[in-house]
Amino acid sequence: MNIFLSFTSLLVFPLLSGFSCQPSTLPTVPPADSVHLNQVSFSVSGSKVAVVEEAEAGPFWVLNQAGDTLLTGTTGPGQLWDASGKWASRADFSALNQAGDYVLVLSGGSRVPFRVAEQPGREVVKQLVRSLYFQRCSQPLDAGLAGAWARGAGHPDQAVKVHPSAASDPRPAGATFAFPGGWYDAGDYGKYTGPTAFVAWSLLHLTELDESWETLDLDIPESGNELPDLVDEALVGIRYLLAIQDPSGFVPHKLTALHHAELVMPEGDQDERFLIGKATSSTLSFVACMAQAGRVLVRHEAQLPGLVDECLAAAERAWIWCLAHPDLTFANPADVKTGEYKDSFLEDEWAWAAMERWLSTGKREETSPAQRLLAVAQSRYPFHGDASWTAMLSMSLHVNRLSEQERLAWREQAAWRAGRMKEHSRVNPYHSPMGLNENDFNWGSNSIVAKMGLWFLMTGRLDTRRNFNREAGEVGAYLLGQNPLDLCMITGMGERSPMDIHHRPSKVDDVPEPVPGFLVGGPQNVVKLQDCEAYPSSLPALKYLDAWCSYSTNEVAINWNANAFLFFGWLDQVEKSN
Ligand code: 9MR
Ligand code: 9MR
Repeated sequence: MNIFLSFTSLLVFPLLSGFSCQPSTLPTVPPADSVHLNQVSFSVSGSKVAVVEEAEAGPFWVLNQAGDTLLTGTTGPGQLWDASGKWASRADFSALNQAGDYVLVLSGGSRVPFRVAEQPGREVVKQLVRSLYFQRCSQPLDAGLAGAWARGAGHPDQAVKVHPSAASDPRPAGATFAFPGGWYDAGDYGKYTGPTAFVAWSLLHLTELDESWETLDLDIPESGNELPDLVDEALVGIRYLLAIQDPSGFVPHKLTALHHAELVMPEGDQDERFLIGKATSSTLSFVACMAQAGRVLVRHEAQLPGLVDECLAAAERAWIWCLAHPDLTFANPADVKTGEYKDSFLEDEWAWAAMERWLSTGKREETSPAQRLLAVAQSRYPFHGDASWTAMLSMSLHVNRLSEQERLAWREQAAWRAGRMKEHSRVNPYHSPMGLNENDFNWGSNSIVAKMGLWFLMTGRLDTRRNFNREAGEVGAYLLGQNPLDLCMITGMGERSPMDIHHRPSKVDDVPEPVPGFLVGGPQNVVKLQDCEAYPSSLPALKYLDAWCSYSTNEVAINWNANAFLFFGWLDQVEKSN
């Protein structure tokens, strides 16, 4: 965090009492420290840390609003993080365990306000989920709910043309169909099947994690009806996906124009849109999503007559299609230039689909889903894709379904990786597990951070003897400001958050602030792209630009948001039970 209050009076630090009332009239201004900490709110039970860059080790004080010193400490020895190229030390004030507003005072002269609250995660989850409302396709956003970001309905999608790559007998190339609804993927206006399935799954996962999420009020048009808001939002994706499934079983890979839209509002984009592509990966994601919906929505069957059976039947049709087309990978046809979501490793999607199908229906192939998933986890680094660890999250809510042997093997696997992440995180002052794999600072690195946090938390569920909650807490703090960019990575939250995101409506509308609640992609130096002309740094944790041109670091995407709300949802769960 940049120092927004730097008080010269702190030169008289030893005379602590009463200094907060002194006017800052002393002539010498000490160099301000560069302090990075959670800009939103620490939780009462969680860890509380500020990272101070390139400062001498020294004392720190935590004061309440009245200026009383509640806690003192010393910043630890400096550590270098090679990802940011800077030395920094940590001020740890986790002992503070009362909700309230406080000020951290450093010996270098900085005063940094911060907040501690009972369950701050719920508001973070709410904002992250609510961004989906702003991404709804074919639906106007009313001022009452969308505020300054109200807009007309974009893309009615009443006459979507079948591209030859998605053609089937019942849906021949060139024929048109109505496929309204669903969510825009990101800063573009495409609707992509894999991310949509993952997002709908994530929303329902929170309600499966704990019923208390069913009372989360999202301020969406459906709020107040008989269903939980999270379910209402999930249905936006689920109904759209059910509609686009081909009668033969596959689910088209995406619905987009042939090129990314110009810089226009959704309602201003007149490009013709197509149903594009057949692929095993997206169809398997659909299987997982629908199978899970067929389990989780049982609780709401009275309000949703027939839907559970419809989801399970759709999942089974898609599964059978996948068995007959086990490795059909997608590549953009020559005339299509929109996002590819190319995936050539499919075993994680297979494991996810098999897991959800088994948990919901008891049906399985010869190899048990838990073993299948274990094989993926043992052979692959899990954080650069979206499929295998989602299966683990579901599995971890149903450990009693595993055999004793599977349970033990999973415990070991989860704890082994969490242990490595923890060890790695200790060598940098941010206690970030990022960089464990050299490609962690990849496109969407912030979502990789969130997945790592989820792994920490999930390990505690699979192996109740262990607990990585502190490590997970620091991962949360990283996303909210405890990072070398000094940025809360979610739009509209914290003291300093991205303003010029790669998101067409945010860029084109007249509102200076971007649409709120989006996790930006984050720093990355893996994907080589010439989007902006120059970046301020090429170091992995710093190669980021808060500028429209930077779609490789400053775009937003619904699946990244889902990673984040899953993580903050799980974190809130452990923090509230502490
Ligand atoms: O806006 C597009 C974004 O959603 C994609 O993630 C990105 C990479 O596929 O592409 C963006 O569109 C750019 C296009 O690829 C090249 N011309 C400039 C476009 C952005 O203004
Ligand atoms: O998240 C995707 C990233 O892994 C790819 O490297 C990148 C380029 O193909 O595309 C990203 O996904 C974008 C998608 O293609 C189009 N909508 C925006 C997505 C987020 O940038």
